[in-house]
Amino acid sequence: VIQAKEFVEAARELGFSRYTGVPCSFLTPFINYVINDDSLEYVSSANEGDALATAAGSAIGGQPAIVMMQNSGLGNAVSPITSLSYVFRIPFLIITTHRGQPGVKDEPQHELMGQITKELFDTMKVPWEIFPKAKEEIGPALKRASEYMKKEQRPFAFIMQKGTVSSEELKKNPVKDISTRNKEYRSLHKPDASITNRNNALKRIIELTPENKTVLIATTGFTGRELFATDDRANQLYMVGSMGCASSLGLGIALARPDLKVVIIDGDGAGLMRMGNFATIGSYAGNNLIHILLDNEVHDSTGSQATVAGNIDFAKIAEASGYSVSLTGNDIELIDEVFNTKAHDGPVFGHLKISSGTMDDLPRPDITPNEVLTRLMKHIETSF
Ligand SMILES: Cc1ncc(C[n+]2csc(CCOP(=O)(O)OP(=O)(O)O)c2C)c(N)n1
Repeated sequence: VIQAKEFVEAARELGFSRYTGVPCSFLTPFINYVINDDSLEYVSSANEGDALATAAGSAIGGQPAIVMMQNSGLGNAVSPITSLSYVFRIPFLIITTHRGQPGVKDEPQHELMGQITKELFDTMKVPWEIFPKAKEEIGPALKRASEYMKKEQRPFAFIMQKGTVSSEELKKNPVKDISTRNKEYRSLHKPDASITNRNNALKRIIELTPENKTVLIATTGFTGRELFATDDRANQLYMVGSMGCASSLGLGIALARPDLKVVIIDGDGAGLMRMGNFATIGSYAGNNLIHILLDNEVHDSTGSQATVAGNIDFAKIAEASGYSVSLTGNDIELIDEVFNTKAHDGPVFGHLKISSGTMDDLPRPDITPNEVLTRLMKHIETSF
């Protein structure tokens, strides 16, 4: 048995001060220790996949991060592990518990995942070790993990067995109280607006995002491809996979780099897929995060199948999730309004109705995801 402090302080020596995840009762002492310590940051994520993407964003912003989760949540994490951290090569440390460990009595819902946890990591090409059980194992284990992450720029996992960490009392709440925040919701819908398209919206966003002060994260599908085709700048990242994770990745970058404005360009399908992250952004993001959702009411990139977006007021959801300013509109001027919002202490949301359809002969980026990331990190002067 180890003390949480022994691991956390050894990890701090290696630069880890940011944590995110979804709890497991095996992890309680560990999470409590992190939450209690004011010099460590803990983001309570809605979903393990979002937690991974936020940790990836933090690493991109120059702050290595640790994701803590129950192995039940590994299913939620498969998409960002296979199509974000693997493809772009983004390192972070995963600590997952081993519920349902074969031979150890546990609840029925953990049985199968307990049997396949190690194989699942193997299948996803994430190397793993058993979480250290004695103080003297911590340093060498962290050194191996850290060396792998530096060399391969991919995640490494520790699998924590029952009773590994001795108990730790929770002394404070990890979540910032935003109940007194001034929240503004505004509808700019016009009865006679001529609906714009994705490309015009992206062109205006490009004009309003100076390369040296902003980072743009474009969601999966046509949005990233159109942004690339319109102007392929060093401050942009195209999420080729991990649909829905643009907002959680952007949150991680925005938290690690408060000096930069992080602009997330989401889609209605992607926003719906990971709407839990609206709540995480509302509670944790500062005023350097702008979340724009281009809503064509369809999964345009896969053949224009309808989403339920026509029935949804995304800006009301953002407002109710705690964003400082939440705007909705059907005219391109909404983009300017989003960038011109007055002083506010939290994130800004802009929901713009657009038409479906894309540019003729839409190219795919001819630069690899890893090249895009390397260029972005050089541009914002960070490294893993
Ligand atoms: C997890 C996951 N599910 C499905 C897909 C396939 N896919 C790629 S883009 C896309 C549609 C995205 O829709 P939306 O966010 O509304 O953006 P639009 O295509 O309309 O620009 C889908 C379903 C995927 N890449 N990842």
